[in-house]
Formats: sequence, structure tokens, C-alpha cells
Amino acid sequence: VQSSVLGFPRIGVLRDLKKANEAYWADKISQQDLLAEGKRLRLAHWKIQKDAGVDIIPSNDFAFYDHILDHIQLFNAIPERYASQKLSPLDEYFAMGRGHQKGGVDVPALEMVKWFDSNYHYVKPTLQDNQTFSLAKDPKPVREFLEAKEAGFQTRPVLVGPVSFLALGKADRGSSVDPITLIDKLVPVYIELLKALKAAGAESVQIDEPVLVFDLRPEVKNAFKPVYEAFAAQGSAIPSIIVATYFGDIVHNFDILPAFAKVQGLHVDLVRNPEQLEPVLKQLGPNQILSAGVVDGRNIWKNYFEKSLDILQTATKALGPERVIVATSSSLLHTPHTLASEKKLPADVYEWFSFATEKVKEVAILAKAVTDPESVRAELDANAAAMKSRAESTRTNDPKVKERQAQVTEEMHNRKSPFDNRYAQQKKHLSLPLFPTTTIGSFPQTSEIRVQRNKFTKGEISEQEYDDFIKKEIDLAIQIQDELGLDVYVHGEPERNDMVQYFGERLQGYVFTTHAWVQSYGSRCVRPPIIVGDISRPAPMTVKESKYAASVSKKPMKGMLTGPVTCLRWSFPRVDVHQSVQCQQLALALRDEVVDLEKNGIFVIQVDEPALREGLPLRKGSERDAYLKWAVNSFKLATAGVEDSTQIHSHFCYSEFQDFFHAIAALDADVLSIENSKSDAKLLKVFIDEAYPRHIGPGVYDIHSPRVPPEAEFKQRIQEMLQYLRPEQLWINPDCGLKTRKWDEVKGALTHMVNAAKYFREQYTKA
Ligand code: THG
Ligand code: ZN
Repeated sequence: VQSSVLGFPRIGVLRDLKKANEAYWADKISQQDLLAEGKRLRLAHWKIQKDAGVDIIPSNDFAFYDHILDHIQLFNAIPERYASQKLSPLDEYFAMGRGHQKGGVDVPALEMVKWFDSNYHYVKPTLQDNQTFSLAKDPKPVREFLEAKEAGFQTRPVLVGPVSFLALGKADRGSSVDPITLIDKLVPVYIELLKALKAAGAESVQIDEPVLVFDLRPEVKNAFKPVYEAFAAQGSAIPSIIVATYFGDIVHNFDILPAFAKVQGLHVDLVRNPEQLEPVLKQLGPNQILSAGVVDGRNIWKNYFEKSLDILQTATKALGPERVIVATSSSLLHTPHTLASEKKLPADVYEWFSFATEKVKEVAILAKAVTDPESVRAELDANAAAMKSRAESTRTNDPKVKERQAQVTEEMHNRKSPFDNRYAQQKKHLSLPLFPTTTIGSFPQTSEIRVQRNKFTKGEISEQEYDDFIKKEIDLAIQIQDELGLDVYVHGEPERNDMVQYFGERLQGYVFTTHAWVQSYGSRCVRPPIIVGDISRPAPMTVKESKYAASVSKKPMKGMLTGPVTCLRWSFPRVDVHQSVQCQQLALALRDEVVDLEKNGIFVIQVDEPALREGLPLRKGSERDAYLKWAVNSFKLATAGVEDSTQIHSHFCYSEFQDFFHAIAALDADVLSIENSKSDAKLLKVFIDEAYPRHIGPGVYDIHSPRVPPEAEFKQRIQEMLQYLRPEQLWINPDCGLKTRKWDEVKGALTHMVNAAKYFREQYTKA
């Protein structure tokens, strides 16, 4: 039995890649320096895996920004607006990833969206009606394979499969091509790449076709067969192929499997869907390999060896040990680098976790244990002890929380009155103009803020000094909002590190880490807190700052909370209790916070649920309905405790509402802000079609890019929105929080935004 890893995190022990990227973008290091840092990281990560005893080590899992973006460049699927700038390949790459506004060049970034149901974002392939593909010069997978080989690592390159690459893409604005129809143009380029890999010495490649876990349109389903037959026709001119899927089961797509009759094997996710093992075993051809994903690539819990070995025994019994590979369920991209960096975790809890570096060892140990458990007896015993310690720990169980959950009633989920009544009262109470302007909550996290927070964490400044600093930052945020002329203020969240981590650190039932960073997009990382037990709120979490901000502001101050679903989704959840239970516990804690804010004079409260959609089970059907029911109920439970005159806002970081509209409507939030700046305003049509009565602020500009759009762009965007929304329904706001931006970018963009809102306000008041 061999062991394999589908991908390793790229950012390094101390977010080295983030630091290098950001230094390069700020012109502080050269292109050569950045490339050298990339190489150093790749070599370090290969070494970790080799030292752990992993048999099959991936290459081309590294990316400076995003691996799908790598493939966009690899296949020369670069929209003309970037290609025509004559930037260096690396700068062109970053221009697509994050926009480029420098040296007379001004191009926005390509759209970035969530990777399946994870908190990682990929750059969407954006394709043209007359799209062509060709293989990039010095193709990255070949280059990195050779780099590894030279350093003494035989690797298995990871590629995104051609069907998934296209199916995850979209037509560019102004094009109407269905990306999957481009498959015949892509396959020859792909074959050229596979041949180059073979010539370089690659014996095997991992081709990821994760779209196989979706419900697929017939056009996409039918695309697999010709592609993989064309590969098979290459015989030994190309490496052998393992087709990898993850984050779901492929049983519902078994009718596609004949397409893979000639590949070497299949990888399936047996953490998420262990029940697919038996049917998959039956589907494999007589010589095909099963890559059994038993070590979780999405969570940080130590592998339950006994359970995994059960699965692996079943597989080896059916196939024989030489046809089974023990693998991570997915790439380890979604897990932090190493547990060894955590010096502050309680000792008992420390034993329960495995991060990427430790998971790599788990894979290697399991591979040995299947056929020769005695060779790893000590490891197996230690694992059993850790499992037992967790199962018996008193940390996990809080009877008071359970009691409160038992007392939740149906009516606790509903506001006192329907929206129309509420709105009438809110209008009076808040006296808002037409096209009210606001922001999503956070303002720039300046280096000064980070420095002070760090000092406070390390005990170098007192709580009083830190509080005074935060107050000064809030004062500044309010002064700037005065100058900008916004209508509903925010305090700017200078006291918060991350919108989920901050709450995790204030709730019972969580533990948090010091270095457990996970890449979210590009150079941006998050440090998800870990839910280990029943959750409750020992004390108010945000009241102090919001109350202070309201006291020094002449406009309504918006309180800012992260909703229960998002707190759950962006944490590492428990695996011993259903997520719906954890979510309800979070909802009850937040309900108390919402009511406390109202008691303290905060009458606009935003409860963000940007993660609501990514939690949606990947396939339609009963699982989805069940998820939506508990997710929506948790939001309602968290927010329904307030008076009618208090306005509840919520925010979502995406614009794909088609499959999801009813859930959003069911939240009954008075105002929704959504991300729309990079998608077609037509998507808003669903709000008219469904006669949505409440208020909406579709983001009018993209905050993920440093670019400051001209005022005319704002006006045009608002004009487009007014084709689909009633004027009294429309709020004007950015697309998301502004914490990643610099103050001059924020001031520039918001000045244009407020001017544009005022322009329409005048037009409509006249009319
Ligand atoms: N928090 C969490 N997940 C998220 C978001 C978030 N997922 C979706 C979306 N927002 C992703 N966006 C971001 C935006 C900014 C940052 C991370 C994810 C960010 N991170 C800091 C960085 O990388 O420099 C680190 C934060 C810190 O210093 O504490 O800015 O908001 N959980
Ligand atoms: Zn957002």
C-alpha cells in the first residue's frame, strides 16, 4: 500500500509566501527574490513529505496566487485586456489575480469565487467566444517537476482536469460562449502538456476533476468520455493518470465512469462520503487503483486510525494492497502548516489535532499499518489514546447550553411584525434619505493597528492603553465618515483581527491558535478558531466599541456581528456533534449580543452571513433542504429578538442567488448587502421576479482590488441596478468590508460612491 498527498499548503510556516508576495507588490523585493522564495517553499514542502515517508508527493500544487489562475496562464487563456499590456508573465499573472493599476496600466482583476464549499477562493477562467488555447512557454508543471527531480524528489504533478477547468469557468462580459463547448480546443494543448511531463520523467499525474461531485449538465457529463479516450489513445507517450475527486461523492455520476476505463486509478473522498467506498470498489476495472482519501484535508482533527484502517482493510481485501493508495481526502491547502507552531494550546487539546505536516505523517503511518500494524504499533497506540482522551473530555459537554437549546421555541425565530410594519417604524426612527450610503463594516487594518494589537497580545501595552488606541481609531473612522457624508456609519472594527476569529476568542467552547493560518485568496489568510465543545457567551463581545462609536457619531451607528452560520463555517467545526447543533448554540450566543446592542442604543445591526451559501451541500436535493432549514433558522434565532424599529442588515459575499433566493428571502433581514460589482447587474432581476419586498445594497465596486474606480463607473453601475430594483429599495455600498484596503483607496472610492449616490438622490427627488 502506497501513501500519497494530493497537495500541500503553499504559504509556509510563518505565512512566508504572503510576506514575499506583498513585498513584491510593494516594490520592496525583486521578481527574482519572489521566484527564489517560491522555490525555497516548494523544496521545503517536498522535504517535509519525503521525510515523513510519503510515497507519492505532489508537484505543481504550489501557486503564487491561485492554482486555477496558474492554469489560465498555462493554457494561454488570458483575456486580451491583460495580454495586451505587455507585462512580464508574473505581473500579468498578478494583474489577472488582483488587478493592476500602475505605470499607466489600469485593469481590474478577474472574478474570484469560492472553491466548492470551502473558504478558499479561485480565479474564474473567463473565456471568449473566439477563445483559443496554447501551451505556455516553459510550462509551470514541467518546470516544477524538473525542479523537484533535480533536488532529488520524484513527484506526481497535479493538474486541474480539462473538464473541470472549463466547467468552473464562465464567458467573459460581452461573450456568450458556453465554456464546455471549448473542450475540443483545449484537449490538444493538454495532451501536449502531458507529453512534455512524460518526457521530463513524470510517470504518473494527478488530474483533478472535482466537478464530478456536482450534479452535472449533460453537456459537461458528456465531455469526459472523448477527453479521457483521447488521453488513453496516447498510450505510454503520456504519464499514467489518477483522476481525483473530493468534497463529495461520485456515485450519482457513475454513468460517467466508463470515460475513465483506461486511467490508472481514481481518487475519492472517503472522509466526506465513506459510504461511496463499496460502490466505487465495484466500479473499478480489474487493474485500476483506488486512491482512498481517508485523512481529512478540510479539518484539523487527528485521524481516527481505527476507523480509517477499517476502510483501508475493506479496500485492500477487494483489490489487494498493491492497488490501494492511502491519501489525504483532498489537497491539504485547507489546513494550517504545522501543529508544532502552536505553543499555547491546552496540552490535552493539543493531542487531538493534526495540521498539514502531521497529516502527511498520518498518511504514511496508515499505509504501513494496513499490511504491517506492528511496524507502527507505537503510533497506533498513541492515536488510540488521543481518541479516547477526546471522547472522555469534559471540555466538550456543557449541560447549561443543552438546557437552553431544549427551550428554544418556534416563535423565537420570528420578528414581532412583518417587514412593512417594521420598515415604517425604522424609517421614522432612523430618518434615512433615498439611496442611503453605508459600508459593510470594516475599515483599513493599518499596520499601526496590527502593531498595537500585537503589543497588547504580548503584554507590552496595558488594556487601558490599547482601549484608548482603539477609541482613537474609532474617532478617526467617524471623522472620515463625516467628511465623506455617509448615511449609516460603522465603527470600523479596529479591535478585530478577523470577523470569525474575534468571536471565537470571546466564546466558551472554542480554542484558538497562534499560527494556524489557512490561505483564503491570494496573499490573504485566515486563522479559523476551533470549536471543541458546547458554545456559550460568557460576556458581551462587541457592545463596548459599538456603544462608544454611537456616542461620538451624529448618524445612526451600525453594530457589526458575524452570523452563526458563518461563525460555524469559518471555524474548524467539531466532528462529534452535528453542525446544526453547533450552529444553534452560536445563534443563541449571538441573540444575546444583538439584544445587548439594542439595549445600548444601537438600532441598526448587521449580522453577516457571507458563508451561508458556501455551506450549501454541493448537490441539490434533500441534504440541501435540510441544511437551509437549520442555517436559516439559526440566523433568525440570532436576529429576531429585537424591536420592529431596529433594522437588521445582513451581508453576503457573492451574487449567485438563483439557486438560493428563497433561503435569502427567508432570513427576513430588513436590508441585504450583496456582492455584485463583478457580475452582471442582470442577476438582480431575481429580486423583481420574486417580488422581493425588502431592501438591498448590491456592491457598487470591487473592494478586493486596490483600484479606485472613477465616479462615472459608479453612476453607470447604479444606473444598471435601477433597471432591476425599485429606487426606495436600493442602498449604495461597496461590495464587502474594507479592511484589506489602504485609507487613500477607501477615501477615493467612497468619495466617488457618495457623489454618485447624491447624484441619483437629486435626480429622483426632482422627478
Ligand atoms: N474571515 C474569514 N473568512 C473569510 C473572510 C473573512 N472568507 C471570505 C472572505 N472573508 C475572504 N476575505 C479575506 C479578506 C481579508 C483577509 C482574509 C480573508 C485578511 N487576512 C489578513 C491577512 O492575510 O493579512 C490576516 C488577518 C489578521 O491579520 O488577523 O486580511 O474575513 N474567516
Ligand atoms: Zn463580503
